[in-house]
Amino acid sequence: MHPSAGRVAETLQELGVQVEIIEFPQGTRTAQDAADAIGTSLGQIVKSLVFVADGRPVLALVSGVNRLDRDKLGRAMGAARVRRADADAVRQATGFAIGGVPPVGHPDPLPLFMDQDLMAYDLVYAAAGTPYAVFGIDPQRLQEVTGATVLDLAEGKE
Ligand code: 5CA
Repeated sequence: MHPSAGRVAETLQELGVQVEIIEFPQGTRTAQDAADAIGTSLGQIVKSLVFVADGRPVLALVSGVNRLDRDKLGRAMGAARVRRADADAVRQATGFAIGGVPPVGHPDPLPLFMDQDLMAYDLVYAAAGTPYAVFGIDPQRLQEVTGATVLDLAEGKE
């Protein structure tokens, strides 16, 4: 296993989460890639999106079918300006590279928000540290171990 995936496996173990990290040589870089590789629906893929809200990094866990509404994230953060983090900022904020950013295992804690639409599934799949690795987890459990705030983050649903 790649060391970055190993770090995620270790963190999950420390958190008491029993999951298997699944590696796909064909790659799981995007939510669609992951859904295709796993053979699951796009909605069950957890996108880990890093934004910078008034200068503070924040991680949003968003269903693969949704686009994140920056205004909603800004309101949740009490921030006036929300921008997408660039590749360097993603690595700086999470310790992982785009395409592999996991929902756990960040060297420094950052605020976490979770798309309420993920809660509708029995099982969702998140990146496990690399663009080739994912793990499946009950979204309720994912919320518990991340402490993420669950809210409506989707664009186009008022
Ligand atoms: N491994 C999959 C899901 S299991 C995954 O990580 N998907 S993701 O959606 O969380 O990560 C890809 C996301 O990274 C894209 O949706 C996009 O929001 C972001 N991204 C891709 N390229 C860039 C870039 N150049 N700058 C900033 N963000 C980017």
